[in-house]
Amino acid sequence: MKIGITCYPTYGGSGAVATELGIALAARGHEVHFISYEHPFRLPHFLPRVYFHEVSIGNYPLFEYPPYDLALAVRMHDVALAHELDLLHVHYAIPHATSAWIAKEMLREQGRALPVVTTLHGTDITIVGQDHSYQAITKFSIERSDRITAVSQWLKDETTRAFGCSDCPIEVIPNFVDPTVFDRARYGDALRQELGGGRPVLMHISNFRPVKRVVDVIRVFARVRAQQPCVLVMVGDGPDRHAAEEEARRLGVAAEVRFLGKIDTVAPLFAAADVYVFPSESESFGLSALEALASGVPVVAARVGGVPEVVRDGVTGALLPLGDVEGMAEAVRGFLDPSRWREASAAAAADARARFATGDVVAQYERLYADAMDGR
Ligand code: GMT
Repeated sequence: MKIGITCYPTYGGSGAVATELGIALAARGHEVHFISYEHPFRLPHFLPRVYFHEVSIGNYPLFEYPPYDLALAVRMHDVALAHELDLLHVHYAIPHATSAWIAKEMLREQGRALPVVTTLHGTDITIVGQDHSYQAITKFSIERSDRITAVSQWLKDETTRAFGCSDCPIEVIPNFVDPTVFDRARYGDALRQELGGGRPVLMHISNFRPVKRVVDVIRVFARVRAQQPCVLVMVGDGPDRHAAEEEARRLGVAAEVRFLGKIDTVAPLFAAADVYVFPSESESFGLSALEALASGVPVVAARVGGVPEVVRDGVTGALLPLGDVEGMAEAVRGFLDPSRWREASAAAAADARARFATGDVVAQYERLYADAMDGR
């Protein structure tokens, strides 16, 4: 198949999933065309059968807000024609599903069909999509997609509730992880030693947006640190980094907290961690939690959104009420017991492979594409 993929190219789960999906599809023999304003951050520069088409936004002094959605629709239309795309798969509804619908309508006028698959990732439904400025167009664009997928059952239910969609059957296709990349056995102990100097390593990776509650990560760490030596590694950057750094200073643990900033290749870091701390106030799925599990790292998280579909409470991690930093600290301490850790680490890696391996999930997308192309 010849598949167009549009996503946000910068840091974020939806862009990571879309890019990994494109790479996996190309490895299975499909031709993949990424269409976005920047080179996706997880895309190596050259891969067979993978192409990148940059959307350039024509500017004019009149435009206080240059219309990216329209430039994207035109690029989708042009790429679909030039490369005879069979299908367009857009990740994150706003504005991608709307641009895809415009491109599809333009092509229809020219006697060409272009099935559109939209994957909902989370904040496109839970936050942005419910903002009054976007709600009607989000509902419209989702309903006009040929196929709609959501990354968790929770997100599917939330979409139906929020939009009252009667005419939008949603299929749940979960996010996935490459078990050969997120594999603890592949990386030695050197990085863990470097980061922790022999002490247990707690880790958090995100875009440090308010929804991630990075200050809670610091509070959990400070409570664990009060009982036993350990370090915390914070990976990523974003609006709440300063607040997290301040909290570490205020709680007297700044010397044991390392902020590494944004890092593209995170698999070796996960493999150097002992426990992953994930206290987000909302997550439709929690891709980084899955990557931690696959790397044999138990996850201590807030019981929100689709996280319980990923982390098995008491088996591969622990789920606590939102904001319960004391409970999360106690759960982290529990996993730092060596025999408990070994058991949970093995269960985490096995469960991630059994339920979320790339090959199985990509095959679900291939079936969905075939159905969409057949008009089924
Ligand atoms: O979390 C974010 O703000 C980024 C967002 C995105 O679209 O990149 O993440 C969402 O999609 C990820 C991939 O499907 C999910 O793993 C995240 O749980 C989801 N984030 C939220 O629901 C807050």
